[in-house]
Amino acid sequence: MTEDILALIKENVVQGRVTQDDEGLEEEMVGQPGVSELTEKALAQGISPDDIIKRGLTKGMDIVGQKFETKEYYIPDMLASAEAVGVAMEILEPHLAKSGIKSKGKIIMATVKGDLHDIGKNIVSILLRGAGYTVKDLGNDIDPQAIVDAVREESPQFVGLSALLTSTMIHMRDTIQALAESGLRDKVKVIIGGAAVSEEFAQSIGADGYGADGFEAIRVVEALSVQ
Ligand code: B12
Repeated sequence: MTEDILALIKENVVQGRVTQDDEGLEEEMVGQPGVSELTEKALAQGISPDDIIKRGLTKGMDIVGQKFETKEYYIPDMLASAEAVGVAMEILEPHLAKSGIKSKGKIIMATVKGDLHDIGKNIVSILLRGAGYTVKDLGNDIDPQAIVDAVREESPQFVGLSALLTSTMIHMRDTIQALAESGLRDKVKVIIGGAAVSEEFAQSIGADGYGADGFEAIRVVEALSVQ
């Protein structure tokens, strides 16, 4: 039962179907539940938001990525899938965020300069909020100086940087350098993530941590908090 609904969520992400009114790739799908209805249904059945994200939504986006690589999908297809994941995350957010708990710390999140990919960053932000952190999300395509300014204004304990393009990951290093030049590097721990980067890259640019997904992001932040 759980597997069935998660498989349907994955499939509908691949089809880019937000609601039951959407056609998807096969017209006969109109009338069948889309990602939003399936996400509501999964929650009603007691499936955890973690499972919906990991085994439904993210698995679907993995397939979309493969289809883009093999040129079966183009940008509008990716956007439709991205929208479906975004709508599902809006439905899941209240179930992830714990209310009335004292903040464990403040994190500034940003996708780096030149990079418009924000789905992963948004998921990480929501999960960190759910884990009890205050997250200030600066958005995507964020210049190193804007991140420095935000650190100065907000005094966070962490900065989380996301990059999905090999051409933009270098701006993570630039951001760390800009923080150092502004005398703020010692005040924050910088963690990075996104499909373009790795643990090795994190070490090479002097970041404090790397997370492969949102759940690892929480673990890394918790580990750095006790240091
Ligand atoms: C959706 C998508 C798009 C959408 C983005 C919509 C949006 N609002 O984000 C659109 C259509 C706009 C797009 C555009 C482009 N894209 Co694109 N896109 C993708 C795709 C299919 C999925 C990305 C995604 O959302 N994944 C799902 C999320 C959940 O995963 P994630 O981002 O990796 O995040 C997770 C982890 O990485 C981690 N994480 C992420 N951030 C952070 C941060 C921290 C601090 C931590 C700890 C963890 C963490 O946790 C997240 C949750 O698990 C990928 C393929 C892929 N498989 O990655 C290509 C991909 C990233 N795109 C690619 C390309 C080439 C482009 C374009 C250049 C295409 C073009 N010719 O115009 C443009 C660039 C636009 C720009 N300037 O940024 C390439 C990049 C290749 C490369 N090596 O650089 C990819 C890999 C596709 C491919 N195989 O060719 N894209």
